[in-house]
Amino acid sequence: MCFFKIIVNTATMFRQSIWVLCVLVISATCKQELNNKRFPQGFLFGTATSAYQIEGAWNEDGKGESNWDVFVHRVPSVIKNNETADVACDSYHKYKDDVAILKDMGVDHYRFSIAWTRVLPTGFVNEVNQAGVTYYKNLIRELKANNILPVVTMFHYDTPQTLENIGGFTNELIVDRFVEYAQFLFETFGDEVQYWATFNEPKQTCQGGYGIGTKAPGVLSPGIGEYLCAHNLIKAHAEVWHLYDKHYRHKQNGVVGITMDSFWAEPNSDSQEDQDAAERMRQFIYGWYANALVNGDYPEVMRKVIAERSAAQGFKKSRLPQFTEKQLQRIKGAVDYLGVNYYTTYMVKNQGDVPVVSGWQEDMQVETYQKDEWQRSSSAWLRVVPWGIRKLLNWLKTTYGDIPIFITENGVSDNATTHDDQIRIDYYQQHISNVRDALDDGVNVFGYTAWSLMNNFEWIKGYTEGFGLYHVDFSSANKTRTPKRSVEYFKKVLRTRCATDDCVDA
Ligand code: PNW
Repeated sequence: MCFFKIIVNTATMFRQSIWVLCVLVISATCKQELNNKRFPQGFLFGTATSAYQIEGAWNEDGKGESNWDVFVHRVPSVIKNNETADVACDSYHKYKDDVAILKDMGVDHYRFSIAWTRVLPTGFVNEVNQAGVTYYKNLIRELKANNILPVVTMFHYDTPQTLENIGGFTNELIVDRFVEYAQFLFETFGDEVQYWATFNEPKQTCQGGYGIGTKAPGVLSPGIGEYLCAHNLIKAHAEVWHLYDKHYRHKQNGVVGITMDSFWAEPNSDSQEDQDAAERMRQFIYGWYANALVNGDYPEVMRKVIAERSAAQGFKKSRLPQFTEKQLQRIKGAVDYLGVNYYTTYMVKNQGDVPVVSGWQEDMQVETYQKDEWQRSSSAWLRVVPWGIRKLLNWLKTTYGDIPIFITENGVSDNATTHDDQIRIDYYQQHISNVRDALDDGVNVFGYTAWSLMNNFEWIKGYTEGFGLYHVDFSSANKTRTPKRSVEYFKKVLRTRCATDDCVDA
């Protein structure tokens, strides 16, 4: 469709040589026809943020220290330009402004996270910070008064430092502490919240935090710490789900899910080795958590590969911990929906030479790259590959059955200074279109969440990459939010319930 329009227009306007060039350029970026069907009634469109990235007020009103507070203060140079999120978007003081722009956009839901140490400063339930509770009560009340559903993440990377001091997620003690925290959240906010996610991107927490050390607490323990972290985190999630299922679901009528990071892994060739490598990567990234919770254990390929490599490396037992029979029964099926954060796609080759290092990354035994023709963003790891989200959604259906899927993040970065974000308009349009295609394919996806409402603290990249629909002037005392051009596009989607200008009823 797109291709033909270009041929006709350009043929009448340009000389032959320019014509050929145009077709080449446009056809590279304009491969797919957009889906103009409306989304079904009840499909949720919203935006997301997380506590540490936007709230600021890191030590105000009784908040306790988190591992991120300590991580950025201890060695400032770990963050680009030595930045911190001490103030960030100052949403602790400006939550009404945030809700006002959400309302203006017309979102169905807003996904935010609760900072554990703002409500329980020591991490334990022995001490409750009333000011923190009031903050989230106010935020939730303000959202509901404006007809916006709160979607609440319990944990978006910010572990109480008291618990981090004794190993954080590598110490099994955290399982019960997390369950107590969750129970406190259900008791305190559960009547007003129907969508819960226990964890955001556990791979980032575990592999980033305790494997390669690029996220707080910055521990380097590849192949050991990262697997131990995941083990405890999965148990914590499952126990929270059971707690809700048994004691809260009947009166609070909500759902408890978990959100995983997910690349689409596209095989580099038709060879069996590359096909297997791509599937192995999907299992190592998404299946690490999803297979455990849906089917009751780590993916078979992970268990096999890590056991073999551990043995070859001289370990007595696999570096991948084993669940007990009892634990296997507790984790199987302990999830109401699967959250998906999709940003980009990688091409995957089998890795021939087995590396000596025994980390998660090396255990996966893949080589990855992104194609030159895929449009770049301001994040080195993120190129624009809209068809990847459709393939991923279809893979989730094939792999995990009809369990409901919630797209809890999808987005692209700019340089954090611009308001002219054509890249984001195109990105959202093409991804939303592909999500609509996935619905046509029969995938059980019930919501789409744009990351992010506004530019914010992008972890070790500080304020140099902006994922927001809104620009934030971090140099202004007021942290002024102004809409980028993409806001108009997103508003239109929210109004018309489809990706294009010519929506049709399905
Ligand atoms: C997610 N990667 O993290 C997080 O949930 C957000 O807090 C974050 O701001 C957003 O995506 C944008 O980065 C990711 O390197 C961080 O592949 C890094 C990667 C993926 C997701």
